[in-house]
Amino acid sequence: MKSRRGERERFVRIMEKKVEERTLFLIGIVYMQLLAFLYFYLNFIESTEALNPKRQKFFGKSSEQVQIRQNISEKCSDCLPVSNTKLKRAPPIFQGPTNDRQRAVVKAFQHAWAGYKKYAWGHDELRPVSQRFDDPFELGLTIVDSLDTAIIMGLEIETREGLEWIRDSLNVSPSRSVNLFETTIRVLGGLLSGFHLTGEDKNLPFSQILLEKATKLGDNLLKAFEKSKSPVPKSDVNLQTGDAFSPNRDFSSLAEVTTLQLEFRDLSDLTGDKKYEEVTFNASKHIHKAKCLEYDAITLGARADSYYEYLIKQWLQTKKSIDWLRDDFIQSMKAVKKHLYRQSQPNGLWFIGEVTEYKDFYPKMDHLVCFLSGSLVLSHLNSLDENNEHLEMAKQIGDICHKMYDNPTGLGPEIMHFNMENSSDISKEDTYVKSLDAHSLLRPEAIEAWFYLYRATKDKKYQEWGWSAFEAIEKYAKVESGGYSSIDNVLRKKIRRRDKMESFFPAETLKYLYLLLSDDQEILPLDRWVFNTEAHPLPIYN
Ligand code: DMJ
Repeated sequence: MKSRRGERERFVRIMEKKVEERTLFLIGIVYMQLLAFLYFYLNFIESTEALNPKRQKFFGKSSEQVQIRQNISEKCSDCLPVSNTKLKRAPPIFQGPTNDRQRAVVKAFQHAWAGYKKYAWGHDELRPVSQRFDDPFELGLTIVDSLDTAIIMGLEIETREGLEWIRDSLNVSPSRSVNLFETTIRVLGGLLSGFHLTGEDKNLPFSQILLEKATKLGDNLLKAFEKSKSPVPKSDVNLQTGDAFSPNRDFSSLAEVTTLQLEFRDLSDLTGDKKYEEVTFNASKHIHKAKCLEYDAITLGARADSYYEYLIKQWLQTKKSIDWLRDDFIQSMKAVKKHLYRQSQPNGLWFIGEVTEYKDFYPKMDHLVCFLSGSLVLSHLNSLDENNEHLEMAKQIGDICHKMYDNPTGLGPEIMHFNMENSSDISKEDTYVKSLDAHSLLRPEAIEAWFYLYRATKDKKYQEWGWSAFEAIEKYAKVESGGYSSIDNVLRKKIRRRDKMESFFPAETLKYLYLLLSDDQEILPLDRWVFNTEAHPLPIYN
């Protein structure tokens, strides 16, 4: 009896164990199937999102993801032999927009890009009204100039489209004479910042192509120096033949020859070839040593502006190691304050005017001059601003640039004039815009000023001003079929379009708007990045 019961119990135990094993086996199979399903589902979602723009979410992917993707999905067939480059710094991560205003700016960028893609792809600039294009450079200007804005906004599809065009179609040696300064700040600057923001690794195919094309373009542009008898380059150069000349009475303007150094120094740093930095910096040194004996006019507007900007920005880029750049900046700002910084009548609005070749003060301020706020803020943030004078001046410039937008359309005109006549009549206007100066190219400088001021002060009014300017752009400059257009007269609500979307509109104006409206003011921090004059971020040396 006893052994029989024992046998039965053993039999039951064996059966139980078998059932247990089978159950575990079945659970295992179901689990594996679930995993396989999840894997294929996620891959499917990802590939359809990448192919279908409508499915792309506003919350873009980080540049790190872009970098990972290019790494796995591209074959580097003709890679340069590269040394084992170590990343100098971790590439920044861009999360995409985090609030509705930023999302609206991203949408505007996509509208600009879509119009350009439809009617002008591969050409320099879109003419949105006639749905045609302009080609003054033959360098796909809008793509290269706007690439880093797409990256910063987290737009993976536009980023990829831009990178693929640069890889497959950008010829940096067209038989074309181009302006050295414009090509450097927009195209060389765009390629370099693209390199930095897509991973900064010469072993990654896209990064490598960006650097390769930047280097070839740098070589072509340097011919403008070779053809000059002095350290000051010719203003124009043929990118294929190397012929260089200065069409305007053999003059190169101050801004043209001193707004190349951030870009060429960065190129030297990346390639290890010092020539780019040395040749261009010789021009800066030459200006530094020269005595200003004769002058046409003194202005911080067109043809001079970014000379001042690059004094402080070069000083920052080189980790504050070249004292004379800092000293020249401080001295220039003292002179600006003494000779150009004035108050209008009757309300005492501060502005930056000009001095004519006859040494008269001329109460006129270009929209371009609004950039100066940014340079003064940088001076303040880097302890060059005793008594907060620079910050105060930066704020006054920010205010007067806001006043420029106080008109029926809410867009900024090209130039504003000021009343200087003493009068007790307080109903008299301090400012006026001449009809010839009333057009708007949708320039960035006022928004750039508010971006820097917001970073320095955290005063929300700057975000509000930027947002109002954006709303005006949407209302008056947006072309339904795609793109945005410069407009003829900001003083009239009944606008006439100029049929031109400047490359700096998506590249610079929308970038500064996006950054100004960001909840996260730590993106591209100003102690680690310096924005070139076309808003392309380049790293400050480690
Ligand atoms: C841009 O190309 C740059 O900002 C340059 O420094 C000045 N002009 C345009 C924008 O206004």
